[in-house]
Amino acid sequence: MSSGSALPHQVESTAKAHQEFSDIGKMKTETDGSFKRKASTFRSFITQDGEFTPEKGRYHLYVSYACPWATRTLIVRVLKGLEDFISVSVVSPRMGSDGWPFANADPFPASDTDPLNNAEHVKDIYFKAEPNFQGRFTVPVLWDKKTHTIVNNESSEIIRMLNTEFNHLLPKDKAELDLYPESLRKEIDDLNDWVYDTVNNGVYKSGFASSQQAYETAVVSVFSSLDRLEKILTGKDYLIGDRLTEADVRLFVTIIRFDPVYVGHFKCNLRTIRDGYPAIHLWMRKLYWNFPAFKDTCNFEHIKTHYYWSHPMINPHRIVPKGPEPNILPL
Ligand SMILES: N[C@@H](CCC(=O)N[C@@H](CS)C(=O)NCC(=O)O)C(=O)O
Repeated sequence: MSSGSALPHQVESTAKAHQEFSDIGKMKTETDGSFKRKASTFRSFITQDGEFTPEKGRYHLYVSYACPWATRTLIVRVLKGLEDFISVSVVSPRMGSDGWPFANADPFPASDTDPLNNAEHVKDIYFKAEPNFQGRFTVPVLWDKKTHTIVNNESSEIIRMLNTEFNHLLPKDKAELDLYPESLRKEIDDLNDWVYDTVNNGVYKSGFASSQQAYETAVVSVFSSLDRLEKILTGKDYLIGDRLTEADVRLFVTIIRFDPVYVGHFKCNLRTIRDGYPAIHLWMRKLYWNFPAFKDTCNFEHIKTHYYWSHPMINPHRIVPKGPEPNILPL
């Protein structure tokens, strides 16, 4: 990160803040100032004929309400009616020098302790599963209570497992809800590809860029994709076909954070969703207000506190802005 035009006291406070930031070494930008996200590392699947079989009560999700990737898994867990099948622990949103803390290390409202491993931080769980683990200590984590290990820490794969692998144990209506239907897969995959690169991860590329050029490239591509999504969603309730799919879930978690966080903290400020994108705005509010799976898994306090508190290289004084008011408008 360049200290460019910073005054001496700013450099010092930024340097100190860096030491407190959990993974700044692993989060650092490329030589051109661009941000590249590292791949997830635990990639097993729950399957009926494999090591990790679908069973009621066998698995646990470690998540943060702040994290868009983790929230994908929370939304699909509720949509599929898996609340009694898969338990959940929510970490504190204040990700500090040891990474994500549980409530015993940082008792932030609506965060939990870890009932399985009594961990203080998410990193303890990674070391329990793999004592030599060298990657990032990310959420979500799908944990197997039977073999005491991490099954998978990649949200896009976890939501696919939740969509299909428990269906034989679920009531008919929940089993029949298919967020990745065969006939729409190509369309969903194609949309996911560019939405991931330029929107879900695009906002991070904008926010974590450490050169003007890298920032401008990223932010322009965020907004060209929003323009494209606005056209797709005009007159429609869902992105693909006439039904809710995982594409909606994956986009929603970024759009709901956009005005409260990404406009300010990640400098994605060419337009806001509420003032610049009427179709995306309506789509987002319909999902939020009409589906408990979207509304009940959304905690704006955790979302705003996490970003503004946990990236002191961007926001050294950790001040959390009060607006926008409200975080989401009514329908
Ligand atoms: N590819 C992962 C990304 C997960 C991820 O990056 N999570 C962030 C929170 S939003 C995290 O836990 N970061 C902690 C760190 O990097 O130390 C997924 O989609 O599951």
